[in-house]
Formats: sequence, C-alpha cells, structure tokens
Amino acid sequence: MEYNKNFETTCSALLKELRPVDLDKLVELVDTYPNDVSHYKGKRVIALCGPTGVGKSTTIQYLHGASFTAVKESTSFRSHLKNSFTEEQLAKGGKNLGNVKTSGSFASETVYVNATQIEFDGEEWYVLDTPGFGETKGVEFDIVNGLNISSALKVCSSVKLVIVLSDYCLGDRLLNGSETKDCCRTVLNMLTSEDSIDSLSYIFTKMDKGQSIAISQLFREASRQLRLDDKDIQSIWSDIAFKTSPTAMVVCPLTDTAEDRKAISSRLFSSNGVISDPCTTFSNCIPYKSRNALSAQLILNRESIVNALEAKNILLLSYRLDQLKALSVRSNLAAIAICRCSYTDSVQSFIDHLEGKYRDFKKKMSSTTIALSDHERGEMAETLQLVCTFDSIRRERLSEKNPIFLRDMGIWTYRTTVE
Ligand SMILES: Nc1nc2c(ncn2[C@@H]2O[C@H](COP(=O)(O)OP(=O)(O)O)[C@@H](O)[C@H]2O)c(=O)[nH]1
Ligand SMILES: [Mg+2]
Repeated sequence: MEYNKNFETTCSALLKELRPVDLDKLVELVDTYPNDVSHYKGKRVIALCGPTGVGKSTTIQYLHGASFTAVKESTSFRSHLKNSFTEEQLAKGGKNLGNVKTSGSFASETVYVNATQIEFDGEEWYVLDTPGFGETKGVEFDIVNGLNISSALKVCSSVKLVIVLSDYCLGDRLLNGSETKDCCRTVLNMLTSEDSIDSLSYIFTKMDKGQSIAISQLFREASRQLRLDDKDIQSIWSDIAFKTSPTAMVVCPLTDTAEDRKAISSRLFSSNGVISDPCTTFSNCIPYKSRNALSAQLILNRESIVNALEAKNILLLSYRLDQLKALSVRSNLAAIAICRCSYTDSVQSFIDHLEGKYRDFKKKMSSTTIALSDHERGEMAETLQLVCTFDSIRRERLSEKNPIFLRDMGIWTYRTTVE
C-alpha cells in the first residue's frame, strides 16, 4: 500500500515534469466546460476570488444570512462549517444559492462561477462565487477556471473585486509560503493596469475577530521585507495594509452577531472600489502557478517541434503544431500572449528550417556540374521530397504565400526525377 502510494506520487511528479499541461485536455475543457454568464451579464457584481479552501463560498453563505454549526470531518483536522438557510433566505438568494457549496475536504467544491442575488439597503447586487486559484482537480481545470473568471467579470456592468484570504495564508506563510503571493500575482495579471489595485477589497477568514486590528501591520511589515524577486506584489500588499487599517474585514461565521454581519455588509456593499468599466479593466487571466506550468509546456512543445524536424518525424511535427494551433485559434487562449506567440514562432522556425534545407540542397545542386551519380540523385530526391512534405504541413497550417524558395521547386523536381 505504502509502496503503491510512493510509486503513484513519483509517477505523477515525473509526469508533471515531462508534461506540465495536457494541451489536448486543456483545449477540450475550453470547448466544453460550462460558463453560463447570462444570469449576471450587465449586472452590478461583487466577485469573491482567492485560493481554494479559504472560505469564499462560506463567506457568500454568511452574507446571505446562513446559520452555521461546526462539524468535525473525519477526513480533515479542521472543522467544517455546515450551513443552513431559512426558506425566506433561499427565496431571496435566487435559484443559485443552493449551488454555493462547501465541504470539509481539501478538494475544490466550487467548480463553476456562480452568482446569487443580495439586496442591501434597497440596492440589488449579484455576488459571484468563483473556483479557487490552484484548483485541486488539476492544472488544466485551473487554467480554464481562470479564463472563465475573467470572462465572467468582463460581461458585468460593474465589478467590485474582493480577495479572500484565510489564516493559512498569513503568519509565517505570508512571506515564506506561496499562497498569498501567487494569489496576488494572479489578480495583478487579471488587471490591465496597476492603477486598478486601488479598487480591490479584502476579506479575511478562519481567524478571530480580534485579529482584524493586526492585519494592516502584518502586511505593512511584510511588504517591507519582500525579497527583490517578489517586489512585483509590493503594490498590492501596500494596498492591503492601507485598506485594513484600522480594522480588516474579518468574517467569523460561527461567532459574528447580526450587527457584525451588518457592519461587514455595509463595508462590502458600498460604492467604494466599484470598477465601472470591467471590459477594459480585466484581461484574460490564468492563475499564476498554472500560467508557469503552461509556459513550461509551450517551451517543451517548441523543443519537440525542433527535434521532430531534425529527426524528420512528420507525424510528431504535425501533432505538436496542431496542438499549438488549437490554442491560437481559441479566442480566450489566444488573448494570452504565450499561447498566441508559440504557434506563430514555431511556424516561423519551421519555415526557417525548411529554407535552410532548401539552401543546402541548392548549393549541392549548383556544385554538381557533371551528371549526377545514382547515389547523389537518390540523395537529392530524398531531400527534395522531405522539403515538399514539410511544406505541405506548412501550407495546412499557415495560409501564407509560398516563401520564395518554393518557386524554384518545380525545376529541381524535374531535374532530379527526369535526368
Ligand atoms: N473554522 C472556520 N472554517 C471555515 C471558515 N470559513 C470556511 N471554513 C471551512 O473551510 C472549508 C472551505 O471553505 P469554502 O467556503 O468551501 O472555501 P472556498 O474553496 O474558498 O470556497 C469548509 O470546510 C468551511 O466550512 C471560517 O471562517 N472558520
Ligand atoms: Mg468555494
């Protein structure tokens, strides 16, 4: 049993290195994973985002007025907060409130962007629950979730973006762990301009109410101690320090009174930090870690294309190019520069390779002044055939005019076959 577990872990670590992202699966998910935005399109939205398991869905249940009881889960050391709603709360929250799911396991429970309705002080808001960054089902799901979150935000009339962080993301883990840093980088990537950091809001969970006065200082100190290669998130940490002073929004579902909930809601459902042009403020985004995995995969693909060219492995070459093309023709993936460029760059290096082959071929031909021997003719024919085959791959994938060198091709074909 122990052996099997180790074997499994080793295999999955090895697979991650060999194939950080399954591109075929990614494309399939992009095409088929549900992302119905019709419910909140054109609406005023508060969107909760953050790492998996920090308590985003629980916070949404809390904002809808749910009662909570702590239950001990056999699968986890932590307690799970079981929620219950009154009939009235369920009716007010809209049909999706029942879909705001939480569980005590480490697996992600929220798998789609989901919107519920909340009326506060006579104004209607849609509250977006989002799948956590660092999806436990795998990197391909994480990428698609990131893309779906960004496209969900873009269709709203206005958006207030709230980052949710739990006690697990703070303390020593703030500087030494990756959860908070990665989450901040993901959100930074989601914004087209750093100026929009001003409009972010922050909620903290799984801690005592008393900690709400310590969070500002924690981030102020931590942002000063950031290492040079983490400086990119300093602006967001300074913003957290600023907005959590004198107190942070700390949600305590078990112990908060009705007044506490009202105070959190008043802070949250206010016009502060509302982004009024989501379509231009948000860009297509992939959670930070998965974006790195995707970059690594695209580099592997490009290396594989070069190797396939060298080895004249037409099947592998076509397969790898098709994988990259599939990314470049899907608009949400093509909006990500690394996906868009990988295909065009690979096609270009492929054309360069083809041209190089042709130059060699031409040189050989022009240096042969006397009649070719059978062996030389065979070699020439083989090279020419290879160039032609490669070119058919090129033509299928790039509706571009033939490069100049191909104009001569007919003449050479004639010379090597007829002579
Ligand atoms: N003790 C405690 N547990 C919480 C709190 N918020 C969420 N949880 C538990 O943490 C787990 C993950 O919460 P969930 O809302 O599903 O996280 P999400 O992935 O961010 O949506 C669940 O078992 C929740 O009951 C909290 O404030 N205190
Ligand atoms: Mg959730």
